[in-house]
Amino acid sequence: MGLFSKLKERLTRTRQALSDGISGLFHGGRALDDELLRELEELLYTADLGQVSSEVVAELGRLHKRGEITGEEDVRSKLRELLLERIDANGGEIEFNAHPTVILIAGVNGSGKTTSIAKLAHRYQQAGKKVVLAACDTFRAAAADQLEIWANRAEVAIIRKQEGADPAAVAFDAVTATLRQDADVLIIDTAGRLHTQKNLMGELEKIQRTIRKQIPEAPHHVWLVLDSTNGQNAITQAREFTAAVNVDGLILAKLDGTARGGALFTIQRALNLPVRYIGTGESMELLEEFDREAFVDAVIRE
Ligand SMILES: Nc1nc2c(ncn2[C@@H]2O[C@H](COP(=O)(O)OP(=O)(O)O)[C@@H](O)[C@H]2O)c(=O)[nH]1
Ligand SMILES: [Mg+2]
Repeated sequence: MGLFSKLKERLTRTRQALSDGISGLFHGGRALDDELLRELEELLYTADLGQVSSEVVAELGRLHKRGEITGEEDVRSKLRELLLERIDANGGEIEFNAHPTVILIAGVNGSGKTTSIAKLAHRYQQAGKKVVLAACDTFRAAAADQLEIWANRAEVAIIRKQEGADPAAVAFDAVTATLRQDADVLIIDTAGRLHTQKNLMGELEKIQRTIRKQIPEAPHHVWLVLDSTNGQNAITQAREFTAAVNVDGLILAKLDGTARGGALFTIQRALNLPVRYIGTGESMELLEEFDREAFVDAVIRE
């Protein structure tokens, strides 16, 4: 199966809402007119494209009035172009310029952090990199166990301590181990909830300070994992994190489980951050390097 069809399949629900939705609008050879454009805007809103919906439909309306677009095929290809323009071009895979590269993963509970870390570990390990994981979510009893199961499956090392241990101390030991083992990548899992939000942000800052005692330029990346099915809520939560730590990329998890995958547009734009990877399922292989053309094609190409 080609890359395009695989992604198409993983994003079926959003694809049905958008691509099949567009086919539906033009069903029976219906002509492009203002009413059809109004329905298209509604369809885009329903798929969570928010403000982007009105913007692109207004542009399609202008082009239609000038006679530059007429039928379904024109609408699809112009829509594709307009949507692509609205996605940050700096997303996708990173370059591993630092050795080791330290990646801090943040996000609220249940957003998909630990699963995404397992997927990243698998991905990098498969690419021939030596990976170490740090279980800094010491707040919940099961958190380190869950990460350890994934680490074993992905065949990568893990540094953990007992429940309630100081997360910064775990991070410190993980950096030491990474340097001693001459590993390529250290990925740090963190808690998504503490007694208060203020504690949580303070803890993230403390983890960062601790890492820097051994590697001054670390963490090289801070990625926020967001649950794509949360739409506007994900944006609100993300803002609290971006205020506390220097986030440089997003991982949008659970894009397979929603018909509202258009949230990707609104989220990356509202936060002004590129999407690095998307999560398209629960297993270790289901993480895709974000490619904006592949994404737009998967959801709107016929
Ligand atoms: N369908 C789907 N489920 C996911 C994805 N990523 C994570 N999950 C599920 O979301 C739930 C919470 O994930 P977890 O990694 O424990 O979140 P954390 O609390 O942020 O560490 C689990 O049931 C995961 O299997 C994804 O890309 N697709
Ligand atoms: Mg977790």
